[in-house]
Amino acid sequence: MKKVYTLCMPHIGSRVLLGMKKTSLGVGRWNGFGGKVEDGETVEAAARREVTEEIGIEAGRMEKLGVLDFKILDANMELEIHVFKAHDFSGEPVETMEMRPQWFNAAEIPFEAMWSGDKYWFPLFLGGKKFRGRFLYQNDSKLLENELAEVAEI
Ligand code: 8DG
Repeated sequence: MKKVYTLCMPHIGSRVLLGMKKTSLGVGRWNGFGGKVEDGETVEAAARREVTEEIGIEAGRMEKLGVLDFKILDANMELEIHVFKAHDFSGEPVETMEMRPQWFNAAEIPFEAMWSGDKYWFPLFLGGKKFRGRFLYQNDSKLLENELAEVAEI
């Protein structure tokens, strides 16, 4: 069965909060905040928990904008990633063992240091559009296939 993961970015005005991932999958890349949904937890609750664990803030209004089917052949890994926008939050972002947070202007997202498929779906995210995508990687740097569609409901 596919594992369900979360990914959440605070996007407030023209700025997006990303983090430099310091460990595990996607290390050395800028990304949103997220991880595995635990048994008995809703996907949104997991998204909130991961944001707090990774940078110490409490997300406010959350909006689910996307679902990504993500597969890495060499790692035999298949995830379903639920992507959320946090419209606001409380607290101050702090660096943890997992992430070093940094604000980016929405026009200056560092795609060269992110998962290579992100440049396709991120513009929809930034535009507040809903989307479904499928990203097939050979390994963590080689993207083999991708599909993306804007959808009415997610
Ligand atoms: P956990 O212990 O934190 O629950 O989970 P983990 O198994 O250690 O995983 P993680 O490194 O915390 O979670 C992986 C994160 O990376 C998760 O937020 C989903 C996200 N992610 C992918 N693939 C991609 C991708 O292609 N693009 C982006 N932007 N994020 C991705 O897994």
